[in-house]
Amino acid sequence: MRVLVLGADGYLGFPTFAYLQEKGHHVEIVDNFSKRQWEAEFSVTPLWPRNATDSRGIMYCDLLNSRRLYQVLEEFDPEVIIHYAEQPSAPMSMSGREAAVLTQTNNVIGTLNLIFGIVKHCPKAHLIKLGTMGEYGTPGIDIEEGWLHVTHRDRAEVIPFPKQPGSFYHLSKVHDSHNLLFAAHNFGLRVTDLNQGIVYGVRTKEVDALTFHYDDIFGTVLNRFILQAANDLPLTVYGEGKHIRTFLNIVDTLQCVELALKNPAKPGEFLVRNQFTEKFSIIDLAHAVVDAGKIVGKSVTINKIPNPRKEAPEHYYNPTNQSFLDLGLEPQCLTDNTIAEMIVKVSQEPYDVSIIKPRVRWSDA
Ligand code: USQ
Repeated sequence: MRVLVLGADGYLGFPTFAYLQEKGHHVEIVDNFSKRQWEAEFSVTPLWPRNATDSRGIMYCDLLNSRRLYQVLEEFDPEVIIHYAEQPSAPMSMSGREAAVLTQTNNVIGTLNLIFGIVKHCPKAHLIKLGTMGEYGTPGIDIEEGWLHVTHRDRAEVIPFPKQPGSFYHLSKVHDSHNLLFAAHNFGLRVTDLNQGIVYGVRTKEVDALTFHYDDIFGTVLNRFILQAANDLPLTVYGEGKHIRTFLNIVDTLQCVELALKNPAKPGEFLVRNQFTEKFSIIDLAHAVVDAGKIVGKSVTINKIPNPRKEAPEHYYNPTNQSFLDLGLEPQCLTDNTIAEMIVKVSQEPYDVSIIKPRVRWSDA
């Protein structure tokens, strides 16, 4: 199929390109390279900064520049569009007014421009949009896949699952979801919204060294813990770490995206799939890293620090990922050996200790 990957310069975009190309798809890749600029603004450099990416031709395209975007859509005429081209960091979005505005402008308006571009140039294309499990927050009821069956007084209805996210970044994805739901119904677009959990991993089959962030802005929690364990630094558990989140290996991200591609939304349908394989509390995750450290001779310690975010310290959490299991997802679950392998790979790389401590506090305006 002709697949267009938007945001191919990022942690997920490039391996998605490499994976789908290997599967025989005709994949075109674009990006506006803004993440490199944001990294510079926060003085952070990932490990293996785009070793693989720079040797491939990523076309320049900014979703805020609708003329350029529409030129790409018209020329390539994609059958599938995979949309990762968003500002992905909750801490960045909470670092002040400018960053919050940038995040929501970039993400919400970019996606809105894309919606109109699809209507005009490739209305049959299937849009696979990366959302986040964080859209749901941590409600006291089971988390369904996008929809909730409710009975109110004497009437029943299926409504979008209530969203209670915890940052301006996560909110941008909620706004996207609402716009996409409306666009699917109004214009007959085919949209799959992937509510993804926290991704970890250093490599995929096709890409040996991913752009691996361990900093306080773009680094996800397990990747941060792995870098810390590799370098004899205590694991930075926020609060008591009893809050629970969903996780998946990046190789399962690729598996899920391929399953979504093979099982598209119908015209006019807004299909929501929860994309994760496991859930852990942060403290259990930290203990798993401590245990894995022992395999490779590391004596890893845990440092509980005041949580810079506003998050429920303890809560009910029961999301489902049944839709991907039904499609045949075979989760690669987290094992001590997986963690140990990552620790070894990461421990060979130079790192910057000054970008580990969290700099952004949710309560600061
Ligand atoms: N945390 C720690 N210690 C750290 C870093 C984080 O305890 O050193 C905790 C935080 O309190 C938080 C949890 O780990 O509750 C997850 O933090 P994270 O930075 O790994 O993930 P998050 O900010 O939620 O965002 C990441 C990606 C984002 C994606 C999201 C999926 O950056 O793009 O949408 O994971 S989800 O969390 O399911 O919304």
